[in-house]
Amino acid sequence: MKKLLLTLVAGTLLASTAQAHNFEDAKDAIQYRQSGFSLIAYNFGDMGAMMKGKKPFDAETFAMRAKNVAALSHIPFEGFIDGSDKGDTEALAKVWQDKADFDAKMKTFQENAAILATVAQKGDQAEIKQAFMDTGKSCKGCHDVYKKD
Ligand code: ASC
Repeated sequence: MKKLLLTLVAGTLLASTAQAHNFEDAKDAIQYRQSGFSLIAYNFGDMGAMMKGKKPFDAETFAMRAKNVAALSHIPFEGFIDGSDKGDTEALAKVWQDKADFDAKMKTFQENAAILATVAQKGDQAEIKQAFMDTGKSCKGCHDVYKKD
């Protein structure tokens, strides 16, 4: 099942890499990616509150949030343009030094977010919990290495 899902989403992953960006400068790119991450954090945070029992689990809202995160997971990547390690950013220079690994970690996040959106639609609690944890791990896995704390 997981393999099938991955095959289905693989074609759309990192689609933004192939496009030329339209940012004026590094500041623009930084703002763009930070905006994307803010929207992800808002939506992921609400799912987290439900998972931790801080608020009641609402299947419809959760599925909407998961769908949002899956779509949003494709947004920040485009903002990591060359030279945008300098400025008002928490991204470490290591992002550009180890770009292939950074890209792979971003792709893993996108894959996990896509799986979460799919299982959230189906509504199986155990699957949702697992997929939520996998997605959270891929957020943290990248932050641990590439984000200032
Ligand atoms: C969030 C958020 C993150 C991740 C991370 C998951 O809600 O803002 O950066 O979850 O804490 O481990």
